[in-house]
Amino acid sequence: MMTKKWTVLLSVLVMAIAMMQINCDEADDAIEEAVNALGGEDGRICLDVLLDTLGLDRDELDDESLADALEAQEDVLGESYVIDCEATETAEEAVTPDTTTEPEGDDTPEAGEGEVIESDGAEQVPGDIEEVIENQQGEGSEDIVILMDATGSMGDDLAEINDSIDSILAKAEEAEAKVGAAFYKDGFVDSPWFGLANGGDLEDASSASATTSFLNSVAIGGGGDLPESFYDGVVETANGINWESHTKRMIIVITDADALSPDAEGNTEASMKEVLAKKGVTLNTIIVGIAY
Ligand SMILES: [Ca+2]
Ligand SMILES: [Ca+2]
Repeated sequence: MMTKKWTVLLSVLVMAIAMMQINCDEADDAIEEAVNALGGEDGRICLDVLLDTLGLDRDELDDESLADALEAQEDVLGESYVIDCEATETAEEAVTPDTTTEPEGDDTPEAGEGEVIESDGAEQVPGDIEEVIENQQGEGSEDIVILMDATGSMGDDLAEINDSIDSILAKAEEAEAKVGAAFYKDGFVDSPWFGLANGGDLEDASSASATTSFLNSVAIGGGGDLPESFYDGVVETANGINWESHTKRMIIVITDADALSPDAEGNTEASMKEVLAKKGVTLNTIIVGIAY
């Protein structure tokens, strides 16, 4: 009797394991299909497609569980990269200026139309920053501030920026720019959630030691849930920088995440754009593929 009972139990167990295996294989197949269908030639796959396929809820994920999910799918994803397409959509809205708000003071330029660049991964980021600087270059001197998302998944991106900082600054020097830097995290969970280099004073791109050492000292981490304090971070930067240029002021945000809205300090897309228009700041955003 015992033997028979154990045999039955064992068969049930074997079947259960086999079914789990089938489910895993099905999930892998589905992801592979999604990668092939949506990744296309450039290998780009939207985060939501991956999460749907895995049965994961965006609202329940944090940095760690997302990192685990991506790591578990490493083989299936292959050379493809995962990007938060919602973040790109948010950024595309954000870089269109508010034209109904007047710049404060006669010396303040008008906020212009910024651009959004999607970056495959960390290695592309320095080149993409240089591309924004080149594309946005106007007449006369300009102010360029790098605003870094400093939450958990941005460590590899910041490392690449720091490795290539001389090249980025050389590009800024070509544009006769003054430079500055800041970081943001998630105002609901992180302390500090924001930091500004050099007390908000800009430096010549040719001798930007405070900016360089600030970016080297940013402590990556935190973030909690997926969206971060993009709107608060931009507002704090636009208000905190001692802008100098009368012709072109710009912020370049580097992030892989969507914006919290309303943000911890209550900012939304509209309130952020109003501050940008008053300060005459053009917003640009680089949305980088999610990797750790
Ligand atoms: Ca968050
Ligand atoms: Ca990253």
